[in-house]
Amino acid sequence: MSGELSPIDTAKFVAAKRAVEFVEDGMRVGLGTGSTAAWMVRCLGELVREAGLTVTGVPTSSRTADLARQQGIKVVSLDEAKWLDLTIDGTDEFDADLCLIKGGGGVHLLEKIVATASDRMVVIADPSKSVDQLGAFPLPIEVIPFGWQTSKSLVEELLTSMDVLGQTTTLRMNGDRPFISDEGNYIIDLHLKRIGDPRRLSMVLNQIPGVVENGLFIDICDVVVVGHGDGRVEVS
Ligand code: ABF
Repeated sequence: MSGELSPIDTAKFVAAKRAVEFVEDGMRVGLGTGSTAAWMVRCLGELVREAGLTVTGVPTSSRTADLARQQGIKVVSLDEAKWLDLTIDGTDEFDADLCLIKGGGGVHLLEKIVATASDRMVVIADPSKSVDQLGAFPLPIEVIPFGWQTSKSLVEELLTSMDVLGQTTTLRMNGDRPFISDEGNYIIDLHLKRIGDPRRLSMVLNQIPGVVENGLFIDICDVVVVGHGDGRVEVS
């Protein structure tokens, strides 16, 4: 499956291949979204087709659902599965405490629901996702379209009251229209540079009524598998 891959695809592929070793026969598995998670779905599909592993997948996006079905993985909704043994997903950033920023692909809401409903979350990444302090990657916040400008102003006021200075907030666009999430919501990206207290920020952001969910994953991820371009894999 790996063929002739670029170093970055090799890194994603070897991380994905190592991560599917956490999957055992009969497990219900949350399937993440993104290019790294897509490698994982392909590796899992190979195990299902060639090693006869029985797995039930709960996808975090319509893209992942389509890919999982193509790979021969049985797909059900989270309500059908009710609880999951494991979720494997990508990330935009992770730090030494295994806190994450996710949502660059616009699906952090479903990803957080699925990961939280899992006994274990394994994150797969290439080394570029490792950071000393979260925040260089814009933090996505999913907001309901109703009153989104008011929600955006409330987020800005909140950041100012927390002494987060120099921040900008932007509505994510898809061409000349707002980007719409799988759940029909808008995404506001917070450009913060660095996040001093991710735990507190995550909590207070979610108290704003129009905010559905932010992209900080705190105390959710259990294991990070980092793949390297030369084929090495580190598990932490
Ligand atoms: C999902 O895909 C997202 O939460 C994250 O934003 C993104 C990472 O994508 P990629 O693996 O393509 O870098 O996991």
